[in-house]
Amino acid sequence: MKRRLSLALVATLLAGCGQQAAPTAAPGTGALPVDAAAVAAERGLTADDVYAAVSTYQPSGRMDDYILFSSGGQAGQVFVIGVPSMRILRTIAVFAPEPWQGYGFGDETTEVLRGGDMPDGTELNWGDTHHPNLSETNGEYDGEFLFINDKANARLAVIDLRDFETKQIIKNPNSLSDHGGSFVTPNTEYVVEGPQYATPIGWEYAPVEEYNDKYRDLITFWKFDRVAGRVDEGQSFQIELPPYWQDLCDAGKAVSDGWMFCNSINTELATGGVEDGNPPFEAGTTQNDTDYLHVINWKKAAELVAAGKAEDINGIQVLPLDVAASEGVLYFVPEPKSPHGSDVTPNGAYIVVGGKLDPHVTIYSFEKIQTAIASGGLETDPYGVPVIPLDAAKEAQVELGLGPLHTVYDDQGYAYTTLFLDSAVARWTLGGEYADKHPEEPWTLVQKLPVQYNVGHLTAAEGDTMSPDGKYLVAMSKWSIDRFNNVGPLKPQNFQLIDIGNTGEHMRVLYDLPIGIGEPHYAQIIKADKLKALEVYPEVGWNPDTWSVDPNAVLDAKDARVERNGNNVEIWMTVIRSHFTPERIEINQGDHVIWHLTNLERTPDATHGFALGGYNINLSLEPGEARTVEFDATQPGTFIYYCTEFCSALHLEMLGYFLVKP
Ligand code: CUK
Ligand code: CUA
Repeated sequence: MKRRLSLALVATLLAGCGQQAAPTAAPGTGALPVDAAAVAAERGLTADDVYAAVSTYQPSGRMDDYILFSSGGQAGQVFVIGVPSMRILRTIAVFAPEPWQGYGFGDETTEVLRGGDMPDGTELNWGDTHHPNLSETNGEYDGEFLFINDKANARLAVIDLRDFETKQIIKNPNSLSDHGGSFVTPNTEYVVEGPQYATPIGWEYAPVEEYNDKYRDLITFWKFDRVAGRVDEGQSFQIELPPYWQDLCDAGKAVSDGWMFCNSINTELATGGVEDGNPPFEAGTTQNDTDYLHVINWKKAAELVAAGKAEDINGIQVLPLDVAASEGVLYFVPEPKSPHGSDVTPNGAYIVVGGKLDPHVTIYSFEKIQTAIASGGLETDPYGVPVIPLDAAKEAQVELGLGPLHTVYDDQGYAYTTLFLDSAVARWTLGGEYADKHPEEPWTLVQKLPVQYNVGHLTAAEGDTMSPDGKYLVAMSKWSIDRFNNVGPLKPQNFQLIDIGNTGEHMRVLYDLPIGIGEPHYAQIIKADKLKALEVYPEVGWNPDTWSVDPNAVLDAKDARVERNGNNVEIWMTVIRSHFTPERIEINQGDHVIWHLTNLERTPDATHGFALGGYNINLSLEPGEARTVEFDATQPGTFIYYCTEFCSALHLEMLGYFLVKP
């Protein structure tokens, strides 16, 4: 039996889960035109389900309020997702070749990708991306750039959000492993690449028995040139750290601007070697009850580097550990236990560290840290670094449950911490100036929401800024087990959208999004209207790397041509619906080919592909874009180039012959 659903019925459904009544009808809309209640009943949806559905559904053509940028994990890219609909809008190729974007298949994008190769030329064609970070101005996301790290090879990438494309990849010249990156300082003065597993500087060979003396970690401060849109390697510097495996870092802001805070996980200096009778890594690194929160004065470090206190190692200035320890750059504070996550509160007053093997989060006061530093008389660790006693720096500890990891914030004075072992998100109250924002006691657990399953990071709307929005939180779970149709033993990760704004009293899960490619670690959510991406490139013949009209762009099909100079053949080609000009190119085997292509389109979305079968060449030419491919015509034969985007009714006819005479 079908019933017509009125708004009153929706109100009844929603009232069933303790919600406020549904909004009343907009003038003139009357009863809903579809029998939604019957559909809900037929599908067995609860009132909570209906609430979740109406909270996330976007009618066709309606835009999302927020955009989430997620790491693509070991797939090496970035995912762009709308919130609250959780629709995947695109991927951004970063550390791995990606054919849809024509990334890494012959044109200038290949040079960007190759910019991150090993110093000896070994090609790196994947990355383990962990932490995307949006550029900031005055501690707020400004929507201009996105940075992301590659943990596997210690690399950093710069993405320009005018066209959502990767512009630069840098191989760290002295580190092979990173993790605490890519976090920015409040005005994106620096993009910070924090280290992880220690090696000798420059990953030179040294026996592991020499670990304490020869192995080091390095935190890198990449100077960002906002006008150029690139990292300026010459103005960047590193600070040498003990081989304690620094883990996650976060930049201070407001009162703590100029400082950086990183947790660490191996102050035991474990070196593994279970085969030689040593404790295995996971036991060796968890002997101590505390590791060290690293408190780093990066402004002071930059001054010391400018004053000549650093040394050039492989082309970058490195501030030695003894200088950092003695000149007030580096301090330690004990942190329980084998921690993970170090997250500064929006006002910059506190640093929250997740205990991982301790059921608490520990909250450090920046003011107390400064008082302890000013009082002096601190003992030092074996590397000479001053250690601030935990009790002198601690503001509070909050017991949350098993496996606390990462923390984000909202606009109501709540903090949210993931509990890996409990598979839950904990909401708890901040104290200090936040105490008046919520009715509960400061520094107390308020609610635990189960999530599915083994949650790692979480991210909240504008959650890393000085003014978080609240509203939405996304829990990024490692396991999905029973949440989706079985697709075999390799299961997707699960992003769960959580309502933290509209419910007043409790959090609830609104939507599950399976991520079936790569294991995302971290993500950030920005207000959609802060992004100012282009519809088409500014002018015909635009080179996205130089951000100007390319000197080899062809602005009119009548200028398309082929020129020969000895064994060099240079082609200037135009591309428009539905033909390439020229359509026949005949050259000799062994010729060196330089092929310039210009997409003459000005219509949004009128992208043409350019595939040259047999030569591993594949481009994506967005409206106005100019690209150049260079290769040697080693294979004789009859080859075809064609457009890979179904761009018009005569798309299939958009091709040409590339004849290579033996
Ligand atoms: S890490 Cu993966 S869950 Cu690399 Cu930020 Cu914590
Ligand atoms: Cu151009 Cu299909």
